[in-house]
Amino acid sequence: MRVKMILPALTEARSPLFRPIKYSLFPPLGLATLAAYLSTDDEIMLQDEHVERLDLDDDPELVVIQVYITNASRAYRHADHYRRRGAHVCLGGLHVTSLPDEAAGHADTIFLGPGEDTWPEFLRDFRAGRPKARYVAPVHRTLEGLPPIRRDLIKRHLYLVPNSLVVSRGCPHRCDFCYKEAFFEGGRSFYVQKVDDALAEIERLPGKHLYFLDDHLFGDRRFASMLFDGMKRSEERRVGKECRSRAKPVQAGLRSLFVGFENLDANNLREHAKVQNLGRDYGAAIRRLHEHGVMVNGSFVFGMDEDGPDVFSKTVDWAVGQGIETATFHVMTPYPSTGLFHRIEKEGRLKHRDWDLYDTRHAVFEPARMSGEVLERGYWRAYRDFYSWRNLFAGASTKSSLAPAVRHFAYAAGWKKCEPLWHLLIRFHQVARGLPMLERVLGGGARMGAGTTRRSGAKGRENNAPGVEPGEMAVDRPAA
Ligand code: B12
Repeated sequence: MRVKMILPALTEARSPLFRPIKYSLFPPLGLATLAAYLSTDDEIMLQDEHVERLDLDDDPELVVIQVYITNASRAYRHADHYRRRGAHVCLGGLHVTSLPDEAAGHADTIFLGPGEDTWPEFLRDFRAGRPKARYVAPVHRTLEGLPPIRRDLIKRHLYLVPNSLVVSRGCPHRCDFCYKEAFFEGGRSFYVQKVDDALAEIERLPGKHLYFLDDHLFGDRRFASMLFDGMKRSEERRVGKECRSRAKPVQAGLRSLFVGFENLDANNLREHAKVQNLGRDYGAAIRRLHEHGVMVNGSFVFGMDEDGPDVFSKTVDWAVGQGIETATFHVMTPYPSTGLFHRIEKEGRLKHRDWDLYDTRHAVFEPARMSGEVLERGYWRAYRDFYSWRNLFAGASTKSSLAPAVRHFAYAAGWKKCEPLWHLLIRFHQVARGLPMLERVLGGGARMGAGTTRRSGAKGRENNAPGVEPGEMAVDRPAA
């Protein structure tokens, strides 16, 4: 069977003039996961429009497209194109699950929720000549028996972090702005792989740098603990010496963590049911991570109901003062089917449903305590201010000694001040050349020699930072 799998580019990633590095970081793991259920006899072409030009002039029998909110219009165009050519078109992913009827107009089959159970069922039906129009993820969900993800289909050289992986699905929390509730509706909304399977996947990855993309890697404490034990053992085998750090993720090589602080105002957090961040001492958590040599990528959302026009400078000053190495800012965005969307819509504050603009850079709703224009301008200003030379120096100088200060400066400046260089590397398909530099910077604070895994959702006290809600994790490990 000829199968075409497509991740269409997000609208905001399409500018021909400038390609932010953010869109060349991670390969399409969802599609590579689904590809693993196909037969080795099938002819599969997997294309990611973020990093390559799509070949739309072929004649596959089966087309699989992953739909996010801001690539939905492109996804539907590609779907219509292939349906006209006689292919059977399947659409799935977050946006399809949140608005199935919209997607159904462009597909032969749509999938709601995670695909590990429904996709193999569809393949059986399709091969038997009786595919259904809609598959809904069943109540009982599992990652057990998951076939190894088809990494051979991923063009590794086109990504800065080809070694990204996901060993769980979902998250144990219920924040009202998150897709999770709708995506996992009716069944388990947080579950993990078997530890041995996750460790086997890690062993299969070449190179030094791992990047966990799980929403909440530390959500199952037992799983996380066993995973880090396994990683630590393999680290120590390779390095040939024992790691003395008391923090398990650090023993396993943790070097950088994405933390969803979201907002500094407790009323905002309460309003959005982000209760797990309430009453936490963010400063203490950050200090503890820094003491262990772990860099922090803080994520902040602007435009919640308690936010006034001073929220931007307050947040930036706080983040710089805490020595947070990198920050991501977002304009609050009510994604369809979330609790937040229903509330904003009921209050008559939704401005439009142009999904292309639901990219967390545009105010698609009327904020409570400022205008949409002020919110958008403040968002861009926050980026400019946080990454100004002055603040890069100020942030780095919060560090207690020279080595972490230099690492802070190199890492933050490397992401934001080198954007034109990243753009050139992306343009000439040389982005992988940036990896050794990234690994060197991440390894700079290493206590175990080398190695980097990034991206886990972390929460907890004993081994991790106390009480923050991180979402990504980079870990260093020595080259095999
Ligand atoms: C990597 C990533 C990105 C990449 C996306 C490209 C890529 N390479 O995948 C980049 C960096 C571009 C990105 C950008 C953004 N992201 Co993002 N991202 C992720 C992340 C961390 C991992 C995705 C992944 O690999 N998951 C693992 C695989 C196995 O799962 P999956 O991709 O969902 O695929 C499964 C199902 O969806 C389903 N499926 C998917 N497609 C299909 C198709 C068919 C036919 C079938 C049967 C099944 C199916 O089956 C797969 C297996 O279960 C997720 C968090 C997460 N852990 O999922 C957030 C996540 C998707 N991102 C999120 C956000 C908020 C953003 C941003 C808005 C952030 C920002 N302010 O810029 C932007 C823009 C997104 C947008 N405009 O819609 C949110 C929601 C995104 C959304 N809008 O839909 C998520 C869920 C994180 C979160 N919990 O908040 N992101």
